Amino acid sequence: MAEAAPVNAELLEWPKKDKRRFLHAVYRVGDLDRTIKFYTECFGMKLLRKRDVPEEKYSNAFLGFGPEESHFVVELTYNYGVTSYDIGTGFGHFAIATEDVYKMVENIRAKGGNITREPGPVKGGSTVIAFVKDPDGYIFELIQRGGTPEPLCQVMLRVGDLERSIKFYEKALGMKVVKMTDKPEYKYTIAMLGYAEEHETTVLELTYNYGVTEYTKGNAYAQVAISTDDVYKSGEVVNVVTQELGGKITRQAGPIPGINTKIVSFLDPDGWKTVLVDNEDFLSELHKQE
Ligand SMILES: N[C@@H](CCC(=O)N[C@@H](CS)C(=O)NCC(=O)O)C(=O)O
Repeated sequence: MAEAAPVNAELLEWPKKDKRRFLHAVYRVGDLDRTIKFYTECFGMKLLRKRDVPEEKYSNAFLGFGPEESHFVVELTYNYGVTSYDIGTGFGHFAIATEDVYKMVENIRAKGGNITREPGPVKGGSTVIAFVKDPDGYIFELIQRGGTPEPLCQVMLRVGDLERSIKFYEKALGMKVVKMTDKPEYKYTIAMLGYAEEHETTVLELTYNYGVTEYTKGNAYAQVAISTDDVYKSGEVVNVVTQELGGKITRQAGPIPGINTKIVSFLDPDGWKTVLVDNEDFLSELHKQE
């Protein structure tokens, strides 16, 4: 029997050399205008662009704190006629960094928003946080932090095996652990993973609750998109890593029919989806719509 080909060590170095950045989080909402109003008035986000795809019966709206060329943004999806979704137990929150959480909460309350956790120091720590529920039930954590280039600063997902997840995001996606926090008194451990320090850019916050290995995914939150200079090479790496750690490729590397943007998408070992999007195609898609 022929021996299995040795895994190409150089290939596995690729994700660390690649030009990667968090582009957007994709999720479904029941009423685009309602969410746009909430995010612009309560969070101070800007509506960056909208698109309607009637042949596929959906519309998108992109919102964020700065242009998509340089900022992480949210991509809302409205499917014609679908007014509500199940968020599940695995999705945690998106986070917004602000210099004054108390002031932001006051504003959100005045606009009729739902504050689910009043501002104050995080349990077991000193950072001031608050939680707000948006009109579809997605939680936003507000985090008090001095001026930051990227206010939309976290996507928090719960995972069943933190060590396995860390290995996956390091190897398959080239991320680094920028912070680890274990809170035995509250029975959870958190790993912040990303491409730069958490004050500089968006990070993926993976939370492990002691003893909890499974969560429900619902049908509301979809994925994060991350940029790459080469979807094909990136896809090959993901393919190798999924064989070792679990997860699977859900769309092989290549152009999306009709749009031509090259992507590769895959699930991590817990079933959380990531899409890697070609850097140049992403920019030309943005500029096409101007
Ligand atoms: N069991 C929690 C663990 C994570 C957690 O507790 N995170 C902190 C923020 S880093 C929190 O939500 N603290 C609640 C508080 O301070 O009120 C979960 O799954 O959401």
